[in-house]
Amino acid sequence: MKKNILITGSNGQIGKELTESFKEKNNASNIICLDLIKGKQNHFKFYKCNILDYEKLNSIFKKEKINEVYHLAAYLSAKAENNMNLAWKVNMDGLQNILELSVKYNIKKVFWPSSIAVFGEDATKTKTKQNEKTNPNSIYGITKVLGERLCEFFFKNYKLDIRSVRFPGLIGHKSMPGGGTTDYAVDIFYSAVKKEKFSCFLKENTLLPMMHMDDSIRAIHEIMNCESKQIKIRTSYNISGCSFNPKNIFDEIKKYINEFKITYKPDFRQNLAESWPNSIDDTEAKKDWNWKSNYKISEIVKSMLENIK
Ligand code: NAD
Ligand code: AKB
Repeated sequence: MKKNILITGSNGQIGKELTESFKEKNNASNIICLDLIKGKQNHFKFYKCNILDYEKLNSIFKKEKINEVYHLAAYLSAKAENNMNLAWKVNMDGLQNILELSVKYNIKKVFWPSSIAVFGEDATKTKTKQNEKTNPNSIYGITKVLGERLCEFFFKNYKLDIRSVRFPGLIGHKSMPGGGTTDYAVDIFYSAVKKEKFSCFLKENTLLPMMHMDDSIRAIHEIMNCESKQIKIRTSYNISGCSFNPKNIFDEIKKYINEFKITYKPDFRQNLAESWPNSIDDTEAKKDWNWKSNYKISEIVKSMLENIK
């Protein structure tokens, strides 16, 4: 029987690619999209709905007989810093609405992404471990730490099968990022192909964990498709792709577009980036559900330039 899958935040950077990835899986499921803004995924049913509107969400769960949920609606780090109150509501109350309704309607599995932003200045920067201190500096990071705890609470107390990974900065060509600190690593490619000088809002040596979108979509499917007993961590798993700084990615792009130029004008996002890890240790994800990333920086750059052109 076909599953009825609800994807919230379906018009976002991950949402657009995740919905399409289900289509590529031979329409094995009914996809129901939900967002504030309708995307171009006309082949899927869409609900314009605020994640804070519990009654409307309730009616969607009921009407669509939802079996599985991918909850992506959120405010990312930079956007959250600029609108703290709304970010708090969307990231916390929105998640709580989804968790409560998932229990009420006996949802089989829920996916919710956390972030490397759970780590703060006092965490070890290199190969940051799964159980490193999580004292984030940003309001976004705080909502992610509390979100992880809330997920674990629902797992322990209501047996809700919720699964999560801590994504690093995501880079893909099919959708644009929605207000994060790692957005520069997507934006840079659009300037490069237009041969425009790129103004980078982070310093050239700001090393951050990153991941190709193909790897991240695969991570979502892999963690959701494994046996429940394999999932030993019910807060969120560290997962790692590769690490680079703006100068590294600029140098890699220059191998293809020699005339490309960059300037560095760090803004408030620099502080967020500096509070995050340089690289991530993902031993537990490898051990528990065989996680392995496929893309290094050279492959990310090649794939982005080929596809954007
Ligand atoms: P995005 O900003 O691109 O998309 C979020 C979507 O949520 C948008 O389409 C927006 O319209 C929608 N939304 C916002 N407020 C809403 C509301 N009140 N009701 C309904 N919809 C609402 O974000 P994304 O990059 O796709 O991220 C999805 C999730 O993954 C978030 O939880 C984010 O923290 C997490 N994540 C993303 C990255 C990344 O690099 N993209 C990294 C780590 C974690
Ligand atoms: C952001 O920069 O806010 C996101 C993230 C790492 O959570 N890309």
